[in-house]
Amino acid sequence: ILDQQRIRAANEIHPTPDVKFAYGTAGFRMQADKLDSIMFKVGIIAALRSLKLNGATIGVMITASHNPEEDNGVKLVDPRGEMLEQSWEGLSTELANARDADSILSVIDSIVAKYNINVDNKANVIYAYDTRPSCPALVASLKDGLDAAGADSIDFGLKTTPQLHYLVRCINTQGTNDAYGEPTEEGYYVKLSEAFKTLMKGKPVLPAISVDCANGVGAPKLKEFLKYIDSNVWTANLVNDDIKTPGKLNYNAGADYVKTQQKAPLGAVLNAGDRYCSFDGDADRLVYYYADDAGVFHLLDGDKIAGLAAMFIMDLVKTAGVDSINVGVVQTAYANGSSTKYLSGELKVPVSCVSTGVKHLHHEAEKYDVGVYFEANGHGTVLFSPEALNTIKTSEGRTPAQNTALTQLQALTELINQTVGDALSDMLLVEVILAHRHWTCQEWDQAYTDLPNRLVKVVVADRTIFKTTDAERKLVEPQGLQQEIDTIVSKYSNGRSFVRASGTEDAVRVYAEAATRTETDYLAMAVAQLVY
Ligand code: NG1
Ligand code: ZN
Repeated sequence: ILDQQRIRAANEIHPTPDVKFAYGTAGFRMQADKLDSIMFKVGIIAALRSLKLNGATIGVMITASHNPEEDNGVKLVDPRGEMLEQSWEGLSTELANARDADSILSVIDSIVAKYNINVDNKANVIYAYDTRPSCPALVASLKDGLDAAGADSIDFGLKTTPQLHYLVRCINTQGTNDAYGEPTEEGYYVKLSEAFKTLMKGKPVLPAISVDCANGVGAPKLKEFLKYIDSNVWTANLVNDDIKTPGKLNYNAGADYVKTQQKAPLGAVLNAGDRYCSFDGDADRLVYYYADDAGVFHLLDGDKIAGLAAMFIMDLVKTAGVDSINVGVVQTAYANGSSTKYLSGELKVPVSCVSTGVKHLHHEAEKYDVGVYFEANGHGTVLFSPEALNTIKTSEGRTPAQNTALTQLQALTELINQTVGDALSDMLLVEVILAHRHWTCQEWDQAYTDLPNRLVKVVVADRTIFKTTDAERKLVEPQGLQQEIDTIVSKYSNGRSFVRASGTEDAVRVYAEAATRTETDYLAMAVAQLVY
């Protein structure tokens, strides 16, 4: 199936530039004009991965999420809609850095040999892309790789990242007991909207939410979703929904902008009491925000969403009488200290801390019956174990209240995109909870007060010298640096600070939080000074 001539030909048309490529937490991501060769090679890797898994369908998503419009990127999706298995990240990197046709073929041969791959079988791959102007050319290169590898491939066109993950899982589970849904975009809207309507039944109609779509793919997809919901049940106003004008994608808008700048996006005028949220450029991240009566901006980030979701699910589990289901929350070191304190101290829910990167959170969340995981930046979801799903499905309530709660839990398992963080699905989850509690954003925000925090990016000569342990909260190298950080941190009340190399940018990140804004800024600056 793997056609050597075609692989050589593809390599002629898509030559590999002199760039050091690495498959990181976000797949391959960089300036779009450097990605051409990566794409056809990703096509080959996707085909090989499918062959290794007996023809299971693999997904390829072309997006650079919240990054500037000039960037692009590509990620592989495993059969259950999860991120690519880690061991294949290295293989992808190896193929990406192979430059001449002979080296490319020899990397392919070594993968085939390593996994005992039967190249006479059929590979299945689906792909989709975001609104970036560079996508069509990159898709063409991807297709060259898929064809050279003899894969059967389907172009799903413009999709959000979580929609592509959903489609992969649906295709691979079709016709099994584990079927996840109809493998179409429409199937996705039907699944979410039906679950949403069930959960909103008898609940107050919320005033329309304002959704900043970062001028990305979330805009047309949210408009599409709205067609499935009667506006008497729920509705939204879109801000930053222009996907046509060049230069607008993620420009001063979107979840990443709002989280890092801690202010409202371009084009949003905050009225006290109203609800606002932002998606990022590929609609897998979500943050909420509002203005208080004094007009002060307040952010409700991934930590706040995790707290809200955990609280709600724990209550429902109790009301439904299925207390055997345990709920846990997974965070990273970037979670605000107050959120961790609230979760363990008030909700009394187990909390784990893992390294940055969704795959780490996802795997840890699988250890609970219901695992709520969110990065502070708003990327996250809730996972229900097969046992929990079964308990929810088969339990019979002894009272009408228990039955209602069971129905609602069942609907939650369908509303939540369990493959990956999904801004649309997560937003609907938050909306359901606010409706059930009759809460405004401000009331939701009462759970705890975030410690002031600061994230500083430091460009260093070589970020690989920064080695961490303890879920990235402590440096082991460069030697002695952690002690210096500890000495500084000890001078601040509620102080916490850590340093790690970014997995997506050529920089080191310094995080700091402390009791007051001023102290936080001093702490962040002092630690950043140590890193330079
Ligand atoms: P890096 O660049 O490794 O810090 C960033 C985010 C992650 C994750 C990835 C993938 C922060 C501090 N880091 O990783 O949470 O989302 O990008 O997009 O937000
Ligand atoms: Zn994203």
